[in-house]
Amino acid sequence: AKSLKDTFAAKLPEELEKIKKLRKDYGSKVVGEVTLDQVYGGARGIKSLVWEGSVLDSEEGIRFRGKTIPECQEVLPKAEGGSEPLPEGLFWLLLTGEVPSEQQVRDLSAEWAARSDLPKFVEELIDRCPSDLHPMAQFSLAVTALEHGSEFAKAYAKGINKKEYWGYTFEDSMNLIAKLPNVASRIYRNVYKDGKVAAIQKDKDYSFNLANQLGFGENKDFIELMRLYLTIHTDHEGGNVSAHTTHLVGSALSSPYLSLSAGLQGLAGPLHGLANQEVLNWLQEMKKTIGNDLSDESIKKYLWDTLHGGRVVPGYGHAVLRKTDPRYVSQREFALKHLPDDPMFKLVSQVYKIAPGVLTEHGKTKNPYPNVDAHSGVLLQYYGLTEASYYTVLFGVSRALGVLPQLIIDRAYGMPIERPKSLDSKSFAKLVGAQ
Ligand code: FAM
Repeated sequence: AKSLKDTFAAKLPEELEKIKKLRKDYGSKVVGEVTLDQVYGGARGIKSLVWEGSVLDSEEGIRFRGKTIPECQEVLPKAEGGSEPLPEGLFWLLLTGEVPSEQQVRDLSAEWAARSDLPKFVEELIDRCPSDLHPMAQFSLAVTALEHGSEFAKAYAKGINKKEYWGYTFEDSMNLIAKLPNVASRIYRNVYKDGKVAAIQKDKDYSFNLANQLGFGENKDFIELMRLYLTIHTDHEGGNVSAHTTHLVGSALSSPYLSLSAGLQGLAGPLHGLANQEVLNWLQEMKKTIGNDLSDESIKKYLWDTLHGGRVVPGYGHAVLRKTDPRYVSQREFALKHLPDDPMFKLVSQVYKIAPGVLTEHGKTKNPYPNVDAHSGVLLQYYGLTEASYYTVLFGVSRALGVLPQLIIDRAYGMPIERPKSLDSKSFAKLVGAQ
């Protein structure tokens, strides 16, 4: 079967030609205007990034290369006996725009397993972290240290032709992704368990290996959950903090290791990826407070208490989405199939029923519906992965599979260093004609 690199290389000339023509014919067309509120409002809605892997519609949610999550679940190859898509297939789709064959996905699993070894010093580095250093800090630290093996950085230092950038970026990205289960599970086993990490099984898929290394290799349903989880957390277009940061740092020709590490540090913020940790802690607090009284009134009261405390309801709201996140829906469906009677799932379902009304009445958030993080922790805790402070690491492993394809594409397109314009408030006031 044709390899991923060859598939990408074969399509590239045609893609480059299309963009060249588009820019030649329409390069001076206006694609939007920017208001002062947008400038002060976190650049919300300003169309200023190219991101090929996915586009986010505010009503419908994410499409990966034009495909919804249910469509991806339908067409992407599965593990033998499994029913969830393999994230290897989504990585292939994001990079090339094509659905891979089963053989191509098997080959990719094998290639990642073959590249998975960590340098000794990175293992030692992780082992020397104090167990109360947040897992996300350990994670980005280890990814930064993997820079040691960057083929891109070495080739660049030698002086390579620009046309060769993407090939080295591809190799680095493949090596980096391949090593993440070893990194992520080592952190988990060190911080919460006995520090012993199982070896990668070379004939198994990526999600099996991660699940097994965490210590859940016996549980087929947990492995399936990992496949779904790693597929749906990959990519959410280019403007979110982790994707944008990876792209921005990469635009300075920093290697994929440094770029992803920066992105992970953004993912570690509570308004972004850390929300999955926040949600589980918040649900557990709620459970402690309301006990077995899951009535509408008691949930409503707890939500109002959170809001009156000047806090956000974690897992709700979104910068782009205005409806329930389809990533939430796919996890809810997984729960309905595998853990319909779990008390924490019941609590999540009750919050889903009540929170949109309360948040609407509260009247601040533009989106009162749940996002991806409102559900993931409850699925993980059901299978015994109860350590909420670890959850964002799993998000980060998946996010790597979404942002690195675009970094390869950035290099292949020859995208320039990113450098938007800033002004001081005085200059903006003058620009809008304020007195
Ligand atoms: N609970 C309470 N207030 C909320 C809220 C929520 N869940 N979501 C938004 N608001 C408030 C927000 O703080 C802001 O208040 P101020 O005017 O006082 O600053 C107001 O509503 C308008 O915000 P917005 O325009 O609706 O949202 P933003 O685009 O500024 O921010 C989020 C988007 C996701 C940061 C925001 O909804 C939030 O803080 N949600 C809770 C944290 C969360 O779940 N983050 C994870 C997002 C997820 F998809 C991811 O990145 N993994």
